[in-house]
Amino acid sequence: MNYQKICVVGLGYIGLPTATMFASKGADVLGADVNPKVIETLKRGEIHIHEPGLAQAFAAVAADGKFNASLQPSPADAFIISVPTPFKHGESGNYNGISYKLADMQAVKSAAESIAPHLRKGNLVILESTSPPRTTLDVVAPILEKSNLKAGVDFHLCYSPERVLPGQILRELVENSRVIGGVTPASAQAGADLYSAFVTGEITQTDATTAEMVKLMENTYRDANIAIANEFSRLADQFGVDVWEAIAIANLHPRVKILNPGPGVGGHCISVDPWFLVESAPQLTPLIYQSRQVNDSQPRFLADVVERALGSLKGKRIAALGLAYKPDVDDLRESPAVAAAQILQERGAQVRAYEPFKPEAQFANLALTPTLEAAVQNADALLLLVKHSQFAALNPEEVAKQTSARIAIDAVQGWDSAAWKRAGFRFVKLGSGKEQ
Ligand code: SAJ
Repeated sequence: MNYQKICVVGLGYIGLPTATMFASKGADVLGADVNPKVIETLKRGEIHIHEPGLAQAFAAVAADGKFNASLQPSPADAFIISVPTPFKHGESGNYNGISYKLADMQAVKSAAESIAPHLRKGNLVILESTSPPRTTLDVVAPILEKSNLKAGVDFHLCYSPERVLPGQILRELVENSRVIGGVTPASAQAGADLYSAFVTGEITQTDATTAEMVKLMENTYRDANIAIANEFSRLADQFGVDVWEAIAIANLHPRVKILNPGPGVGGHCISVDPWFLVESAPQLTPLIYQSRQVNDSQPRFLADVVERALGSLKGKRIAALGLAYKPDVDDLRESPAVAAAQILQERGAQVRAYEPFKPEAQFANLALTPTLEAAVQNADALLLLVKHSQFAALNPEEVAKQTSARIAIDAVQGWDSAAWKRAGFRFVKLGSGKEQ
């Protein structure tokens, strides 16, 4: 490995697996994070996030002494910035009457500030955080250059986005193709040399701004495609069609691949990243903006479906199954399941939500139960919001014995309608105007 000492700044869902991967290949890794609790946990050889396989992989490198955690970066051969780029709260942009969200780049700026004093000639710095176009050139480079070293001349600087899927991070970090955008071709080459320590997928070199665009285009493309699936679910509901059946048939066409409708789009990537393009050029992005609007309003559409199925929501006890942003992860950020449950509660229902991956989570205006049994026991309706494996595997006959509910509402095509009906439930599906 060309870079023996690697400092990873930001130890979340991306930074920690990346740091673990480099350490497993023999690098001496210093992980830096501003959260003292995270540092304490890692120093004990434990981790603070749920990702399959990561706890074991991390424990192994920690035991080998290949990973050290600290609140501050220290001198290294290569630095990786993998800090969050959330929205700014309480502040939005405006263009011709449309209001759009703004990226909060403070963590990226602080990370670059914390690296600058340690920067030496020949170092490599990589920004991994998803960022608006030109961030590497216009935001990160000037901060690092406070060291009196010049990006692309005295040190290498790259943008290389992570593209891994939560739940499969360890495998995808290795196997996915990777794009490395350098501020110079030599920087891109240096970045490619670094990641070739563990990446077996194709590594493509380009310039930094292209790499930033690539990342934003990928997630925006997926957001727009989910938006059209969600819009189809509304049309199917209107026309007495089962959208899932219609999509399955349409997808037999060799050039059609419609994605799945659902309660909306959540997580920290797809529901956030398109806004970085809207913010950068609101006059050029009406389609991207509308896709965000459709997906953000899908929890309300789901609430309408539930309300129609139950006649009225007033006082109805609804067991909401799953709050994570997608199946089999513990991440609740920007989750449309949470939004849908809160809307139902606001409209007068008594929602009892159960999230098996984070039963202790807390939300305003939403009661969580510690077990599935507690959620379903005295319910009037069961509402499947997330297709967690354990919910998909539920036996309706068994559930029928544990609940007073006789209506099952499926927002994610997770249950077999025939089996639930056999067990005595009325069955309602999001995106289906057809009686099940
Ligand atoms: N969703 C649907 N219908 C679908 C697929 C997804 O409603 O057919 C919903 C999910 O339930 C979830 C949201 O979309 O709420 C996003 O889930 P996801 O699995 O599509 O994506 P993420 O956010 O977990 O990960 C994405 C991935 N990007 C792409 O697939 C283009 C991943 O590769 C990126 O690394 C990640 O964003 C990221 O970090 O940017």
